[in-house]
Amino acid sequence: MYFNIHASMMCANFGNLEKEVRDLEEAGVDYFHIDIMDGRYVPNFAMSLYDMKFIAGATKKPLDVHLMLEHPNNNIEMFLSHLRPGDIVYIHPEAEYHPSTTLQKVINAGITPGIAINPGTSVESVLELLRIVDKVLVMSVNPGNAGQMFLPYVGTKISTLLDLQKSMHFDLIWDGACSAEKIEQYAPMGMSGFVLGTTLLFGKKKGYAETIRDIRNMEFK
Ligand code: S6P
Ligand code: MG
Repeated sequence: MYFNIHASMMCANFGNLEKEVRDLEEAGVDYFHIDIMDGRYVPNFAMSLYDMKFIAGATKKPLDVHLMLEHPNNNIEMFLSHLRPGDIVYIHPEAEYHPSTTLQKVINAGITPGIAINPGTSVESVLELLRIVDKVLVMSVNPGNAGQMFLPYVGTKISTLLDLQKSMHFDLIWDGACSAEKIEQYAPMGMSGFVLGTTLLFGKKKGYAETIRDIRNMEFK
């Protein structure tokens, strides 16, 4: 069973970002997850356009770019112009008046379209968008910070999305407080990727290579 490992780069060591990218690449991550924040849609500033541009230039691996921006339609071209086919851009539907217009811009640029679903956002409210996107980032923490606790009520929604995935052709990616237990439970159910941050990958005694080897060697029931 293969699932993608996304490294959450806001958790990386910015003292030597180039080395972090290289080490993570050698360790076998599949995507570099870039959390872009504007201090308005979420109460934080994590990464920004130039951080994303640097990482895009430092690796041939794909990026998945999580835009936590108010009205991304206003400046999404700035991000899209540095991305390549195979990269993913997720927007938050509630941050936009016309999310399908913004997603169309992503599609027209040849980039893979996605939405991010907050813990407090229902599947029903974004159902039509699920027909447009290829990727759905399901948030199991509120957006804005790394190192938060898993919100258990999200489990019901994840089950609904896993069911819908069978008839609607999108991939589901987990974002927030992802532990080895969550991978063990949800990978066999059809979750296609997991964003790893401080819970499992960064700031640990184990190096990236060892952590990812252990994940790849997990036994699934
Ligand atoms: C949160 C962001 C996430 C975090 C990730 C960190 O706004 O979208 O991608 O970076 O959750 O992982 P952890 O294990 O520290 O929660
Ligand atoms: Mg994220």
